[in-house]
Amino acid sequence: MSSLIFVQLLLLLGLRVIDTTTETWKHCTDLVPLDLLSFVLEKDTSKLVPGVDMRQAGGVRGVHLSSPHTSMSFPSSQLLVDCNLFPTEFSIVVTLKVTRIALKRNEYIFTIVEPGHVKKSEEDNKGDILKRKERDITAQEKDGKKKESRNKSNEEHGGIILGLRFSRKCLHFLFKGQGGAVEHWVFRGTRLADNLWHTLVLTVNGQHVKLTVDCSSPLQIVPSRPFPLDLNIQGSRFHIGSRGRWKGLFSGLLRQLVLVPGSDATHQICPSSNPQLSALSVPPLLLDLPVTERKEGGHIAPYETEQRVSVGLERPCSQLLQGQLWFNPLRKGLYLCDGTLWTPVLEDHKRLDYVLEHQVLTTSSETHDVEVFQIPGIGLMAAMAHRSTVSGSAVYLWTDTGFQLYQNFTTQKALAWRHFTMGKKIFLVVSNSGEGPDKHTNKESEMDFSVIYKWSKRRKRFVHFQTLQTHCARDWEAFKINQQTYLAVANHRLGDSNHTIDSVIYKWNRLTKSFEVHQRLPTSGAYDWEFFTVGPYHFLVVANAFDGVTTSVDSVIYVWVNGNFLVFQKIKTFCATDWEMFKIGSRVFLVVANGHRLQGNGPSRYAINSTIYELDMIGQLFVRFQDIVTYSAVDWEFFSLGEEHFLVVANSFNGESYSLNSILYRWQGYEGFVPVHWLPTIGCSDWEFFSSQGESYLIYSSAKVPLSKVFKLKTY
Ligand SMILES: *[C@@H]1O[C@H](CO)[C@@H](O)[C@H](O)[C@H]1NC(C)=O
Ligand SMILES: *[C@@H]1O[C@H](CO)[C@@H](O)[C@H](O)[C@H]1NC(C)=O
Ligand SMILES: *[C@@H]1O[C@H](CO)[C@@H](O)[C@H](O)[C@H]1NC(C)=O
Ligand SMILES: *[C@@H]1O[C@H](CO)[C@@H](O)[C@H](O)[C@H]1NC(C)=O
Ligand SMILES: [Ca+2]
Ligand SMILES: [Ca+2]
Repeated sequence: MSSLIFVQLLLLLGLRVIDTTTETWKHCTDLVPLDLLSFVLEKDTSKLVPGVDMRQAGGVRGVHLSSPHTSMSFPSSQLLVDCNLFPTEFSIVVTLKVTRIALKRNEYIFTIVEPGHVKKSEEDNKGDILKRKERDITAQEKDGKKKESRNKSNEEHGGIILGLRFSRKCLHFLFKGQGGAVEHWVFRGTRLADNLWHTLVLTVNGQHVKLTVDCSSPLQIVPSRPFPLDLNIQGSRFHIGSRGRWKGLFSGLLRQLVLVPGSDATHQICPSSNPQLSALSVPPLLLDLPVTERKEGGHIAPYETEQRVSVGLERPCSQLLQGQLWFNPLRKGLYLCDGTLWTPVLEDHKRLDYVLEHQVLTTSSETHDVEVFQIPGIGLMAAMAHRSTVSGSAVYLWTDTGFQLYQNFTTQKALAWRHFTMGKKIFLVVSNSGEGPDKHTNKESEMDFSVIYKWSKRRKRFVHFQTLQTHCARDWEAFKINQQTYLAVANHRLGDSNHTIDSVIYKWNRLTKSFEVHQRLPTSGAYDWEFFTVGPYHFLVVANAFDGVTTSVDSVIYVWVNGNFLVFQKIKTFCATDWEMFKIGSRVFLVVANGHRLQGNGPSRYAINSTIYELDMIGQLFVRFQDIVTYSAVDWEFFSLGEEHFLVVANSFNGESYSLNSILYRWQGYEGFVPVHWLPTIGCSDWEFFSSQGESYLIYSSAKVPLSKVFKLKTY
């Protein structure tokens, strides 16, 4: 019981207890980022701790230290639980602002001080201001000649085991090295005291030591000796913004201070469109939260009076915690407990790091699908499947200002566009789902067909080419096998309610110059086809959404054998709406978008896992790789920027609202995909990635409002 309370206490303090079965000499590894600043500020969230005040500069908040009060200090064992040795690989993330006034001094951002030096510092704190000034002056002189001897420097840095200090032009990382002597690693020319906000990441990893300032290219130094493997921190104390004494007290503003054991945090915060303030974890108290209004009419108190923000690991949200805000430093998200569930406070994600809104495109009606393609000599185009039968659908041309209407098409509740080429000829195919079946006769709608258009070079527009009978076609896929062109249509539904029908593969007939039925494949409420090739093998996978009874149906991967598709593997999906194949290096992945789960006669569940599968080359099977919770997902889009790989999901509905975030995930190797950006969308129906003139963009369409948005991806 008591140990339970202890664990809960630690959780409240934002700690993570990794492993309590310990050996005596244990390194701290595999720990989550440790937010040192939150750790001291969040001890009592009802007021600021003594010795600090909050200040704002350029609309950004930081804490200012007025004394080296013990409230800004704590035993190392509270944070680095159950380990006596400092991690050998780590990074330190700091956001600070230092005025020019402080130029001549040496100031400590934080220190870890040996036991026994704490009392001394308390005595020191009692000294009067005059004496302090005297001492500061002598300290400056001494620091000027600091390289004289190590023992002298030891005296100067009284009991410091590890610390981060800066002077006028340098940043110093100090630690107790061999034989107890304090070693300095000095980064010169950093010029941090310029009255601007800066975010630094110091990374120590074996022989490599680097400092990244504001996400720019790192400064590297090669130390003569590596960081010690056995830096003993037993019994020591952390001091934030000082070394536990008046002398060297940090005079600037501190906004972020995070110790990340075991990894290089640079990748977690860079690149950033606001590199000077790039955040891994900032105490909630310092977040510039907008005063938000709950849609239910209740209010979140402005952060000043908000006394119930916790930081750290998730705890169950219950009636007891209703109204409590929880800041998750890993996901940089703020959540509100509504009595049963933690709901994201969307406004927190308004500031997008490297995704900038580029264009808000007002369309004639709501849009189900966007297809981006290139026409040589004309430019980049986007075909959009608009809902309205009156204004129809359209193709847009990319210009300096964004997409501009180029050509109108008569369509009836268009659901999907697909672009394809044969030789130099360019085609587009669109599906019309019609007005729906006639309720009285229950006959099929006459408007339920798809149309292929061909680009006319002479007329510079698309002209009618061929009409094909389809059934509420949700998707068209085009592909080539052995120089032959094929089209696959996902027939979703026949008439009002028959979902168990055939979808069709068409093949181009050179003689008749038209597409003809090649193969029929049984599908259940088919929503999407995805074609891909791995080595000599051609695959086609269907997203089956509904069989008339349940959304829990098998989606099927087919493989091309002797001119036809045969079943390769079946995968259980829940109202599958999209498959996306992508490759990272030699690895092959397939991700499914799961829409919702029906549960008996009760309401559907929309917050469900969508799953990434990886092709196991030896087992010749797709196996589960990662589950990602999505909200009625309707589309996945994969793209790469340089060496980095991303997935964006179209979350369309959470059971209550269509207004929710689509999430951008970044590939982090063995961790899989981790969320990095939250993009507010309304009834999101599709995401497309495209590039133009060296810039990268994302466009999303809405099935609920007549507007689409283009985002520009800032890359460094
Ligand atoms: C510095 O102090 C250490 C003990 O702390 C001692 O062993 C060493 O000889 C001293 N070095 C110098 C140069 O005085
Ligand atoms: C397309 O149709 C809209 C009306 O829906 C009209 O305003 C517009 O001028 C048309 N544009 C072209 C290029 O035909
Ligand atoms: C659905 O349509 C298919 C194809 O026309 C037909 O074979 C099947 O019997 C129909 N199923 C139902 C339940 O009406
Ligand atoms: C999603 O998958 C994870 C891991 O497989 C599981 O722990 C979690 O309960 C699932 N969530 C939902 C909503 O199904
Ligand atoms: Ca797809
Ligand atoms: Ca897409």
